[in-house]
Amino acid sequence: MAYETIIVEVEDHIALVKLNRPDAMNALNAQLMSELADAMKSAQTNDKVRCIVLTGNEKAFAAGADIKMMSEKSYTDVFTEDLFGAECAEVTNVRKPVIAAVSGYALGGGCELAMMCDFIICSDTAKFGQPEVNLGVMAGIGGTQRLTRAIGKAKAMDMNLTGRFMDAEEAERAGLVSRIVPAKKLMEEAMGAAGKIAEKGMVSLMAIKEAVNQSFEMPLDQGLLFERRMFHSLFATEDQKEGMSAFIDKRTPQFRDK
Ligand code: CO8
Repeated sequence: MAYETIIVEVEDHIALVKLNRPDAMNALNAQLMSELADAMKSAQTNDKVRCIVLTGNEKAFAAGADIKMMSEKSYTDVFTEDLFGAECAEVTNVRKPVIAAVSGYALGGGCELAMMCDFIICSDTAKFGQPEVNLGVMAGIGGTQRLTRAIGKAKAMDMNLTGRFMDAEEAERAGLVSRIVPAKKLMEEAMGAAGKIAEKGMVSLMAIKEAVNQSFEMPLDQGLLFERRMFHSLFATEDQKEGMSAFIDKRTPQFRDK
């Protein structure tokens, strides 16, 4: 599929996916979401890719769903087409690690898209928000659910009910982002983190991602059992033998994803 609204580059085992509608602050329209879903599916099946970095530009990761696209839609339209449902599922179904590198605005669907990734690294210029309330609607792809799990009820209610923006410092304090870096260093930091991840064994990486995500679905005792069984299962892999032997031999492990 030839892309027009995103740019994808694969290098050094990292797929860099850049949202590319700069004139519209990377607003998420049907074409962009469809291309993004395709890129995510391709990254999942491409053996050369071990980690994905999703980013925008300096001004905006994405300023939300495209308001111009949505403005004339009816209830029947959005319900029958299940607006963005399938595309978001492709993003969240990726089993390889996905990092969001956020600079500038991550608003509405943009904030929600960043939260679909495994973790967010942001620049000191980042601004997060769920301003859908200002448009007479509400968050629709995670802003009341993932945000609440990430930062708790008080701040999630505040963000969704007032529509105010949160800066990078507050986002880090609240636990929405894992790291803040100066804007100029954002891609270096995100690609560096992706490079570190890409060195690990894919079986461990996918098991970790699955186990952390299960923590949102399961009660603690079942989650802990799930984690323990996943841990046990990794002893069936060659990577476990290699990782532990390499530690004892004081050498760098050569993981083979087996
Ligand atoms: N949609 C469409 N166009 C946008 C959007 C958007 N979300 N955001 C910015 N743009 C466009 C502007 O219209 C403008 O275009 P033009 O030059 O043609 O007029 C261009 O981008 C630049 O924007 P501004 O001139 O407004 O730039 P400023 O620097 O003054 O302001 C802001 C930047 C603060 C980001 C401002 O543009 C803004 O508030 N944008 C809207 C933010 C917003 O409300 N986001 C939520 C959208 S709704 C949503 O995301 C719902 C998600 C769930 C959908 C799926 C449900 C199932």
